[in-house]
Amino acid sequence: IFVERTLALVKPDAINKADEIETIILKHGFTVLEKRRIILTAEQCSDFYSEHYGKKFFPSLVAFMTSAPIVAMVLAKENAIQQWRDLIGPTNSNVAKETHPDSIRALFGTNEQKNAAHGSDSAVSAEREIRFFFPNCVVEPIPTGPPATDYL
Ligand code: YYY
Ligand code: MG
Repeated sequence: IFVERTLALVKPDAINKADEIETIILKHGFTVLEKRRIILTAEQCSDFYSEHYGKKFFPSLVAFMTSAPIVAMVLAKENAIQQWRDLIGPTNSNVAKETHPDSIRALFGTNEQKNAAHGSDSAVSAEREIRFFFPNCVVEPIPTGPPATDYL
């Protein structure tokens, strides 16, 4: 069993709910290892979302994501990447409200763009996205088990 790390963002539409969302995160057993509140530039945001470059929604996604501060967090938990994706729910908040009413995107989002939160979608994405916001953060999984006692 491995503790995994993932990147969470509270997006501009939910920035005033960031504390409430962090409370939900903690209630679900995640540890918040790192946290930053920042306003992305268009260049930074385009880099972060480069996989979507050229798509129809890309310009408005960048405009939205740079419109107000965001909160970036590194979350740790067993199976954190999938656990956080499950907790935020489907991409489109309108769908989330129908199918996953307790999810963060259902509770705090509005539509397919204003969806309150981001979560890394894979181990490769998590490593890239954690480094993007926290260049000094360790991203390797930490094995769980009894605490080391030899140096205590
Ligand atoms: O990973 P996830 O955030 O659930 O969805 P993606 O398909 O990676 O899209 C990233 C981001 O882009 C999504 O959270 C909202 C926005 N978006 C959009 O504005 N319009 C779409 N039709 C699809 C996605
Ligand atoms: Mg995605």
